[in-house]
Amino acid sequence: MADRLRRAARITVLTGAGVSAASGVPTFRGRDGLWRQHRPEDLATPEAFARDPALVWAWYGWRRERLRACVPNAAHTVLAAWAGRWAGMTIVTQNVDGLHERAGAPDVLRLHGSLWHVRCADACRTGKAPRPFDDVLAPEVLPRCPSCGALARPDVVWFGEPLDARVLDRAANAAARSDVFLAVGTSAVVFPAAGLIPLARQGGAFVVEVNPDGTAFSDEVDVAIRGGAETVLPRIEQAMAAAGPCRP
Ligand code: BJW
Ligand code: ZN
Repeated sequence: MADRLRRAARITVLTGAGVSAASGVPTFRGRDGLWRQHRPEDLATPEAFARDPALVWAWYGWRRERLRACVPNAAHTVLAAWAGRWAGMTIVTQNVDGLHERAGAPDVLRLHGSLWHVRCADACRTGKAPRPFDDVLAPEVLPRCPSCGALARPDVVWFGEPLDARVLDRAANAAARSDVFLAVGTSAVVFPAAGLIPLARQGGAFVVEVNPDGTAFSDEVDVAIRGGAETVLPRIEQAMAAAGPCRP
């Protein structure tokens, strides 16, 4: 694995909630994924927000509070170091927690948005998405758009909503052109993100999964490394360092 990476010109890493598990961020489909008896699938939808925006904001407020106490773990640190070292490395994340960026990773492709940004739930009736505005100061008061007064919503992608086409295009291009593609800490059940794995494979990439458990794509990867990202990635880094200088 370390040797494959050292020889690769283009590396793409797709990350999911498991990469932040060791930082104390709950995964979506793990045992601690429930919040007040609600499944993420029932809250992360435009319908849930339309029905009960206070409930959905309470969930995001709770997640933000938890996240404030979390720091990047060794997996984020190694990925940020690789991204700084290799111009041909792309980090594509499904995570909205911002921990890759806090570890220093440049130019992260965020497929599902950011927990730290909010935007107008009404797109200011112009059809144009306004720039994300500031953090919510008082979570018990529903945040409103400063431009038009409509409710504000988290700047994330909910089920049934399209991903940012430019971000998805860049991620798909990177996946299709990769020499090595790593899927780290994702159950690979949510599309179109999970579709990057077969896309990379079809493009000829050597595909590696890093996860303590099997996933929807385990049978289709070249190597499945069973373990936590926070231990597996530093081990790969050590093996690469032991093998000498990398391809520039
Ligand atoms: C560790 C670990 C450790 C633990 N180390 N690992 C094709 C087929 C079927 C369905 C669809 C399809 N195309 C589209 C769909 C519908 C839908 C979908 O995929 N549904 C499936 C669930 C069936 N997709 C969508 O709706 C998407 N939109 C779309 O397709 O739009 C089309 C459209 C076009 C034009 C107009 C309109 C529409 C949008 C999907 C948005 C997903 N959003 C969420 C919420 C984001 C905001 C928020 O955070 O609140 O994104 S859902 C949630 O799941 C979140 C995650 O990013 C995403 C993926 O989860 P992830 O990261 O994989 O987490 P887990 O918990 O599932 O897995 C954690 C893993 O970590 C596990 O495997 C553990 O074992 C592992 N682990 N400890 C390493 N230490
Ligand atoms: Zn507005």
